[in-house]
Amino acid sequence: MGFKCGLVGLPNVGKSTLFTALSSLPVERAKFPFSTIEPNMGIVPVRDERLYKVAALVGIEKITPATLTIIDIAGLIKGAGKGEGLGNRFLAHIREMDLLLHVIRGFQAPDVPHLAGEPNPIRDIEIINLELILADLAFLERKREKVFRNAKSKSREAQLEKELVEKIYEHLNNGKPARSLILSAEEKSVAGGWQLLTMKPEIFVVNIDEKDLSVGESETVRSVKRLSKKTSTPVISICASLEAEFEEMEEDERAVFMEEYGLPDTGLDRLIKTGYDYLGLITFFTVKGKEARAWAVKKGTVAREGAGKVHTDMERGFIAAEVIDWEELIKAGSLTEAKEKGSIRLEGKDYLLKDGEVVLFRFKV
Ligand SMILES: Nc1nc2c(ncn2[C@@H]2O[C@H](COP(=O)(O)OP(=O)(O)O)[C@@H](O)[C@H]2O)c(=O)[nH]1
Ligand SMILES: [Mg+2]
Repeated sequence: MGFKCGLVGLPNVGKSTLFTALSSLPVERAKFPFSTIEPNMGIVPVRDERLYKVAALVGIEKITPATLTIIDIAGLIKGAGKGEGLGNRFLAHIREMDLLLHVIRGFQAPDVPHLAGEPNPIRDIEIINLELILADLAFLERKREKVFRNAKSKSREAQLEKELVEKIYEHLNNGKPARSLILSAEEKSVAGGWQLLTMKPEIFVVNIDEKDLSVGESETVRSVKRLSKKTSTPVISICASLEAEFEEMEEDERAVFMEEYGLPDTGLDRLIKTGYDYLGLITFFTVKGKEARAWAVKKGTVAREGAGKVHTDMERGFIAAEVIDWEELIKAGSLTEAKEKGSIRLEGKDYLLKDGEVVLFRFKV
C-alpha cells in the first residue's frame, strides 16, 4: 500500500476526469455538478522501474507493485460542511485518506459552467478550505459533548482531550485549518486519531489547459504557487483531459505522444513522486519465492516494522534482515553473486530501512 488520497475541489474543476485518467476506471462525467454520485475508489499501481529490473534479474514473473488509492467524491459546494449540499455525505470518505488532492480549475472552457461564475483560483481554494473547516467544526461539536462527559472522570487523558477540542475549535473558528496549529507530540497523536479533514496534508493540483503546456506557466498556476508558499503546500500542474488520453494509450504510443508534447513524465508519475516525498514515504522490495513486491513505508521505519508490513508473523519472529541496495544487486548480476561478494548485509531489528533496498527477512514462527 502506497498512500490513500481523496480528490476535493469545486464542481466542474475536473476531479472525475482526473480520477478516470489516474485510475483508468470509467466514471460517468457530465457538465453539471454532482455528476459523481457515489464515491469512486481507484487502486492505481505505482510504476517503479526498479522493481521490474530486480524481478527480471532474479527471474521472477509475478510482480506486485505498491498501490495508490484514489477516491473521487461529488463536488463540494458551499454549505456542504453543514450538510446543506450533497457533499456532506461524502466528506466521511475523505476522513479515511492520508492526503487531500485539492483540484483547482486552471482551464478555460465557456461550455463548462463554474459554480461561482468565473474561475478564480484563490477564491475557489478559499471556498473549499472553508467547507472543510466547517465540516471539522461540526465534527468537533459532536466530539465536544462526549469529551465533556469523559472529562468528569478527571483522568489526565480526558482533560487533555477536552482542552485539545477547545484549542482546535478556537483555531478553526478563526478560519484557519487545523494543520496550521502548532501541537505537542502528545496532542498530535490524540488529534491524529480524529481524522480531521483540515489536519490532513494537501497538495494543490491545478488542472491546466492543454495549450498552457506549450505556452508555459499560466497566471492561475502562478497565483496558486504564490499562495502555496505561505503554507509550503506542494503544487503540481496536470492537464486532466490529456492525462485521460494518455491512460488509454499503449506504453509505446504514450511515449511518442509525450515526447511530442515535451513532457518528461505523466501527471500520475508526478503525483506519486510528490505524494511520496511530501508524506515521507520510501520503498523497499522483497523477492521471495515466486513474487517480487514493492512496499511503501514511512521514512524512519526499522527492519522489524518493515517485516510486519509483509506479515505479522515475520515481525513477531524477526531474526534479521538481509539487505542490499537494488542497484548493487543489479551490478552483482545475481543474488548468489551478491552474496559471494559479501554485498548483502545482515542487519538487526533496529536497522533503518532505506529507499530502494531489496530486503530478505529471516524469521522463525
Ligand atoms: N477544456 C477542458 N475541459 C475539462 C478539463 N478537465 C475536465 N473538463 C471538463 O469539465 C467538465 C467537468 O469535469 P469533471 O471531471 O466531471 O469535474 P468534477 O465535477 O470536478 O468531477 C467535463 O465536461 C469535462 O470534460 C480540461 O482539462 N480541459
Ligand atoms: Mg465529479
